[in-house]
This record gives sequence, C-alpha cells and structure tokens, in this order.
Amino acid sequence: MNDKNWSKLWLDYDKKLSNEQSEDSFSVAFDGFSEDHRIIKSAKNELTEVFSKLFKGGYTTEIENAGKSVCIKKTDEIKNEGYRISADDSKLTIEASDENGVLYGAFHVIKSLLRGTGFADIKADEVPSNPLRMMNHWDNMDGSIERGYSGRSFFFENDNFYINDRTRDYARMMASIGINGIVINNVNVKNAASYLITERYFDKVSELSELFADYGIKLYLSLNFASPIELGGLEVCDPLDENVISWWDKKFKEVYENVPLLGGFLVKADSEGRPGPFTYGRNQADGANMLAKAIAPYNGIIIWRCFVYNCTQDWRDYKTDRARAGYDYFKGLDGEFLDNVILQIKNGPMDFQIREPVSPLLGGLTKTNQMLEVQIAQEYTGHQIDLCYLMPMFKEVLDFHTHCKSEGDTVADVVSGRALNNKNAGMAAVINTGDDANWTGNYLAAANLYGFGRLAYNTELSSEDIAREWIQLSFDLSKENEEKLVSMLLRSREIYEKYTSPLGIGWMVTPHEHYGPSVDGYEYSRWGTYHRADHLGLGVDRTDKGTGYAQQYYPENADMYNDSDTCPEELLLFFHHIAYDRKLKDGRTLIQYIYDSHFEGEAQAEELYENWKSMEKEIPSEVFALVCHRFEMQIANAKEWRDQVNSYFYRKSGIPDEKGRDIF
Ligand code: GCV
Repeated sequence: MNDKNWSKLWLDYDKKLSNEQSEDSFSVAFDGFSEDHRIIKSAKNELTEVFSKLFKGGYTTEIENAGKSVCIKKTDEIKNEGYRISADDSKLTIEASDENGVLYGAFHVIKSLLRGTGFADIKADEVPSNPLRMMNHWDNMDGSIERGYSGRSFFFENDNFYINDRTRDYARMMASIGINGIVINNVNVKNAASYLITERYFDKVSELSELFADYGIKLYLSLNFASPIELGGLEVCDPLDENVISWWDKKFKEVYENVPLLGGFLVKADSEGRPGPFTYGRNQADGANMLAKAIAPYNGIIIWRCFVYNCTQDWRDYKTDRARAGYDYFKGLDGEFLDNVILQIKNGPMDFQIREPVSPLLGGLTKTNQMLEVQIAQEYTGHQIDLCYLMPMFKEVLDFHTHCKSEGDTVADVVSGRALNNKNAGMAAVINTGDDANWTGNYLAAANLYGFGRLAYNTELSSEDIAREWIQLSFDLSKENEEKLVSMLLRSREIYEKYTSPLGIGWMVTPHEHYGPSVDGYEYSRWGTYHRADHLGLGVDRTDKGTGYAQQYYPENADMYNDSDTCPEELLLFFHHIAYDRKLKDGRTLIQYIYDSHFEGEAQAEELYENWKSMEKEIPSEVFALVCHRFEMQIANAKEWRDQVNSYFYRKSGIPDEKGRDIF
C-alpha cells in the first residue's frame, strides 16, 4: 500500500486527500473575527491547504460564486473554545465565541474530510469538557527524555533549543486534538546552568511561546523550587523568607518582561530528591502560594504536583504505605491554596501502574483547584514496545464516582470544574513523543497521543470511538481490518495486565528501568517489596486493620474497598492480603488465577501479533515491519513475565498449577 508521511501523523493531507478532488472553487470568509488574528490565520491556512487539495477550482474571494464556501462566524452563544458546524452542499458555517473555538472547528472539518465525510454532512456541536488540556514533557535540556521511548527531545539538544518545521507540525497536531497548554521541560529540573528562567533562554522560550500561541496553546515551564539558592545565591529557599519572596517577585517580573505569553509553571517539590518547602518545616500550600502570589500580577498559574512522598520509607513496617502519602500531605490543606494554584494529581495513589484505584485526593479535596495527571509515555505499561492503548484506563478513572458533593459526582465532574465550580481545572498527560520520525516510536502508540487530546476535550467520547477515529485518520483499512485494529487496541491494556502484575498489585517490575519483570524489585529501598507476598498469600492490607488507606475515600468507597467481598476483584490485591487458596468470584483460587492469567496474557499477546500480521497488505511496509518487531519483543517480554511471576508464586506457595503446565 501507499506510503504515508508519518511525520504528519493524523494530519497527512497529501496522502489522505489525493483521490478525492472536485472542480469546485472555494472561499473562506469571516464574520465577527479578525482575519489578522494569529489563531484565525492558522485556521485559515489549514482550511486553505486542505481545500486547495480537494477543490481544483482554487481559492476565490467571490464568496457567492465559490463552489464551496466556509463562513466563520462569531457568536456569544457558544462557550469558550467550543464550536458549532452546519453545512449544505455549498456552504459550511463554523460558529464559535473565541479563536480557539474557530481553530478546533476548522480541524473538525478537516478531520471529517480526511475520514471521508462529505462536505454537506459535516455537523458538530462541541464544548470542551475541561478548561485546561495539557501535555507535560519530561524533556531534559541535554536532549534526553526521562521515560522517553521515542528517541530524544525535539525541543532540546546539548542545552540548546530546536525550533523548526517539526515544532510547528507538533503545535498543529496538538491543536487538532484540542490541547491548549504544554509544559516543555522535565519536572525534575536539574543543572542550574540550563534553567529556562534565565536570560540565556528568554529569546528561545519566547519564540516558542509565540509559535504555540499561533495554535491557541500556552507554553508552561517546570521550575526548580531551589532556584533562589541555585541561581540567586541565597542560602535558603524557604517560602516564608522575605529574601526568597522578593527573589521570586523579581524573577517572575524578569521572566514575564521577556516571555509575556508564558502560561505559568509546573512544580515538583519534596519528591524523589527534589527540593521543597518541607526542608524548612513549611507545608505544600506555603510553597505553592508563595509562587502563586509572585506570578499573580501576570495572570500566571502555578500547577503544583501532589506526587509528594518519601521514597526512602522503611517498607518493612506493615503500617507504612506510600499510597497514603498524597492524601496525608494535601487533604489537611484543602482550601488553603490560592486561586491561581492548581494541584495536579496522578490518577492513582502510587505511580501510573497498569491498575490502581483512583487517587482519593481527586474529589477528596473540595475547596482546591485540581487537575488529573495521566501518563501516555508508557513507563510502566510497556515502553511503547508492548501494545497498550490507555483510553479504557483513563475512561475508568474519569467515570469513577468520588461521592464528593453528590452521589453522581465522577472524577470527570471534579477535574472539569463542574462539581466544585472552578475554572482552573483540567487534565494533563505525560507525553509519549520524541524525535523519532513517527513521533511515538511504535506507530500504534500514536493512538494514545491522539486519544488523550480527544478525551481531555470531550470526556464523554468512548475509547472505541476514539480508536476508530485515529485509525481512520492514520490508515487506509478495509472495514474488516479497521474493526480488527479497533479490537486489538481495546483489548491491549487487559492483555498487558494479565501477563504482568495481577489484581491491582502493581510493580514487580525491574527497578529504575520499569520494563520486564522483577517480582521483588523496588528501587528506592533495600527493605521489603511492594507485594508483601509470603508463603500463605499475597497483597497489601490497606483496610482499617492494615495501613488504613481505604479510609481515605468517602464512606461509600471506603466501605466497598475495605471488605474483600465487595472490593472490585481487579483491585483485590491492592487492598487486601489474600490467601493463595482463597476462591475468587469465578470459583478459581487466587493462585490458579495468577497462573491462568499469565498463560492467557502471553497467548493473547501472540494473538495480537497474528492479527497484525493478517493486515499486512493494507499497512505501509515500513510501519508493518517496525510494529512486527515490537510485537516480537512484546511476546518475549510476556513470556518472561509469565515464567518469572508464575514460578515465583509457585515457589512461595508450593501449590502446583492444576492444569499441569510447565512453570519454570
Ligand atoms: C519525572 C516516577 C518516574 C520518574 C518521574 C516521577 C514523577 O517516579 O519513575 O521518572 O520523574 O514519577 O512523576 O515525578
């Protein structure tokens, strides 16, 4: 099949529109929007590029005579960043109240055309679910990427910036899925010589912020809380110290004089070696508010991460529980954060495992702005080698009932600002891109990149619809193969879960690298393991008799998790220490479940590969070959997990597989 320009991902206009031309001329007209506005120009450029490929009659300024005309109209009836589209055979109208709405409407039109929808059939009525829809890069200034699986950074190399056509393509792609904020550098900000809040980088940061602004995207930076010491030569970075406060005041003034379009900062403090307010006996609100006050004159925001925990905890004590940390540190501060602070909360209480309960902080806080953080970089979910489409996981998180204000309140209601009535809210993803030509290493991992943006814009979309959209924009498949690929994506998370860590226990992964099995592996401590297996059973008692983590939820959820009979089975080992011979709901014992799921998961990984191979004729050869190679690696990985996990628990429990399979 034809080759495709994968550097354009789902915006490959040449490939997708090559066979569909008509003789019509076209026009693009504006009513209420200024054609000179940078975002409107971008919208017009995109539409013009696509239409000039589709309509051979070319561009005309005579709207009445155009075979196809697009009218872009301002109306206050539509909420910010939303749009409405209506069309007939010759005229299509995009209505919006602001420029971002226009751009999103334009991309909606374009994606509809790329997916084969006829001009007259394009209709839409959309408003974003979340005010903030962000990507977080963990790119380092030397060009490496923390948890990057697609090459090196496309922003930085050797402490310098790249800003080029690829950067623009990136911004276009992000806008096309509704992203409106991007943090370009790693939350672990190290090496003071390359801090982006210094004169050395202002021009470049500003240039990039301008480029992003063309696409309705605000640029954000990560910062090091100890900058007053490392850049300013102060002896402390105590958030209540007058010198520190005035250092930040001056610093933000300088930053905003040079980079006026900056959206604000993302901060990782008191976590995994990062400096923070704890050093001075201050709390997280002291730290966040100090920065928030300093940035307020510029309308900037401080996004403060709740991934605060003591990574050197002695895990041998059965009451010690890393999962408790976020809630323990932040719940007591609810209501103390300024309005331009948003707490960014990872989806689970641990760290992006293949299965975790939803963080009790989401909705546990009711007087604080909050944002959901997920990870599409596949750190614990297969390194973009193994297929793992993450939208089903994100949907579960969004649909979870927190019970915070009313019975029906879900995480989606909380992070959108609907439940708590706040504007500073939204979703962020740790991104999975790099400088690989196809952006995401594994071609199929682009489904997560596309999917996150779509879901953050519209949390009501189904994982399946998103998968189908992405496939239609990326491939030219027969209906049969399209359905096959949809089903591969939808099954992939469960398959990965089956051959890795069972029933919510998580981890058991190689320390630091986080790919492949290491059942007892735990990087931060020489003490204990996360799974707490002994010869009788496995799992962490997080009930009221154990670490008490379950009690961090509202009573409805706390009670459900506290009782092993009502705890959802997929999280059983997260909340309970369960005997190997305990019967699960389907009558199998726990140990048998572990054996079966690992055999099944590996076999299903092989099935995924077989499905992929059967589509060869319809997949570009380069894509086909690379993905084949990844599947081969995935199968090897699945075998290793299967064998190590099964033999570990066989040796611990002494209970053989009742089906008599080889357990090495
Ligand atoms: C950026 C996990 C990852 C770290 C990451 C950290 C975080 O611990 O392994 O690489 O650091 O999360 O989210 O800050």
